Amino acid sequence: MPHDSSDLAQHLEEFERETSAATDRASWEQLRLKWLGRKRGIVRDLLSRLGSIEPERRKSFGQAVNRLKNAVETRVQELDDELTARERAASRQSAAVDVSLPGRPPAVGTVHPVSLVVREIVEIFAGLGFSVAEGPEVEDDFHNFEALNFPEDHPAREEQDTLFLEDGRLLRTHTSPVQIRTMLDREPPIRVICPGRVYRKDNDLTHSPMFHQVEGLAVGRGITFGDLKGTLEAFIHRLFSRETGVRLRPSYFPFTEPSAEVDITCPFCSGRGCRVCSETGWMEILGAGMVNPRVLQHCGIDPAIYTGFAFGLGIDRVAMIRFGIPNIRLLFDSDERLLRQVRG
Ligand code: FA5
Repeated sequence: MPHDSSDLAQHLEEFERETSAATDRASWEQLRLKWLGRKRGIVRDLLSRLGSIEPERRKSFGQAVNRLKNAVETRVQELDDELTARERAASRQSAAVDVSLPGRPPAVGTVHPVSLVVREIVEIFAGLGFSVAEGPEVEDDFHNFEALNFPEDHPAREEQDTLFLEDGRLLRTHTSPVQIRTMLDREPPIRVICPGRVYRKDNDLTHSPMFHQVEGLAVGRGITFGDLKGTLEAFIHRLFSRETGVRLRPSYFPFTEPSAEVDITCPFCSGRGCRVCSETGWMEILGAGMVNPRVLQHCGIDPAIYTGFAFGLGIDRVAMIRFGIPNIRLLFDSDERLLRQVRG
């Protein structure tokens, strides 16, 4: 290792030659370590030799080493700044926005078809003086069956139809328990509709284990079957069209007497008969009837003074008819393509 100031000039030349090779981070780091490294760096090495130099030369040698040190430090710092500037420019380039590209439209959410139909039904009935009532989805036997006059051995009470919880409660199988809760809670006159989720052990093209119903209930003095028929016709004509035919067929529900099933002319073939309506020209959309006097009694309402009607409509089926959806499961698959097609 040279001990002379003139040799230090050679060091400086060597250093300057090497700086031209420091074009990237790795070679710059190599250069820095070789010249300024704390352990084996050349500058550190020269400084450590100061003590072994004859006293008369020590001063000038020390000054020369300091000049070399300052020159090396300054240049290493400059190179660092240059590299940093180049790295920043490169990263700006790669993240650059091409302002000539067309923008991506933001995804706009839509209302689910079932919610669309619920909104519409609520609005139609609000116009007829009905308000919305709600009840729990986890119910007990009393509200879901007993108060609704289901006999002890009714098949709906069996495990094969109803989803029971371990504590003996159950997932409501229809929205009719909300009738019971409303009548226990309020004095007539009552006019409510009750939309909500219901659950059954059912699963095929038109049946789902979770589906939606809207219950309707009107209780007051002098309410007749004619009121039920008129209300349902007004509702169906608003929901579908004035041309939609409405037909009531005798039926049976433990909680209504007399009971009816309500069909509408098939909206797909206007009643001519097609595959969707099994060539009958009609489609069943709801169950209805006059509230059974025993149910009124269970709720502390005197059937000698009051009468009432009730109905229960499958909302998912209406949504399927309304939007031409062939499989009920499509409603619950969360496939955005369905939602994009169905806009209210
Ligand atoms: C009932 O649930 C009665 N609570 C309706 C009622 C209320 C009658 C008040 C009288 C007075 P039903 O089991 O028929 O009735 O069901 C009513 C509607 O729910 C059916 O017409 C159908 O549209 C729909 N529905 C029934 N099961 C399913 C299912 N698994 N998936 C989808 N919709 C269903």
